[in-house]
Amino acid sequence: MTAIITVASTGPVATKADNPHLPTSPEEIATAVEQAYSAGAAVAHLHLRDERQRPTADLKIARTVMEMIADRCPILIQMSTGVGLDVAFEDREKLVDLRPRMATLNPCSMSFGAGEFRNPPAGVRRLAAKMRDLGVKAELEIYDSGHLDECLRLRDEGLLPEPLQFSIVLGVRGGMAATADNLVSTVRRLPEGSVWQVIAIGRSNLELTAIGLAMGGNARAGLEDTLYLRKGQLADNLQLVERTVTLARDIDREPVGVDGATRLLGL
Ligand code: KMH
Ligand code: ZN
Repeated sequence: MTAIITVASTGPVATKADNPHLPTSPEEIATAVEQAYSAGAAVAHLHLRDERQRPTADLKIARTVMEMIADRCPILIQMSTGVGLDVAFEDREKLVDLRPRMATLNPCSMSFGAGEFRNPPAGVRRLAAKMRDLGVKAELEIYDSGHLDECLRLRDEGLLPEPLQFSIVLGVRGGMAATADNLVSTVRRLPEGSVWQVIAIGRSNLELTAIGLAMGGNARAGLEDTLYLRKGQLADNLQLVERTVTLARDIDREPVGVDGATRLLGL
């Protein structure tokens, strides 16, 4: 059996003060993505930063990063429409106009650490319809059990082409805790034929990524989800991707290339 490995190099939260290996400039992000591709990643989940490292939905920066990556490797781009907690939903949704192959769709508003993650029902429907019309595949981010129900409503409203593609996010304060029980109970409820991966935030990243792979899910690796290789040892993106590729291979889940991922994701 195969596995799709996604690199999430940057995310919306950490800065270079937390981990000096965090790529934040277009050049740094493109380099991290190219290295991850060479190590076996087929998808790049992208967050952009401005010159002060703040999360941004600036279309010029996004276009630059997409073009720099495309010049270097054919990895599939999955643009984050989550962007960052301080960026307005109305700005975040414009990123799909750049027509990345995929983009995240966060179905519900929620507490997110000490902040708020705003995803209002009308905006989510407007964004889902735009993604459907532009042919940008939605990756559905499930932080809590009710988020799955909301995604099924969106599907029933005709807003989500199949196969549905889920990220089960574990360990965000305000969402499900990072436990195997939460993962198993969520996977059991996914519709037949869904594609899914675990996004395990923080210190349970390795165990839950391993459990997800062992259960037949895909995997995500990178500094968006954990800053450490192990306790006290800061990671870089390449180390995290290489570790995930090794983990997958050790349990006979050969990472697929871009063509394989395109097929499995129904792109
Ligand atoms: N870092 C994730 C838990 C998205 O990319 O759409 C939240 C996030 C969502 O960044
Ligand atoms: Zn993200």
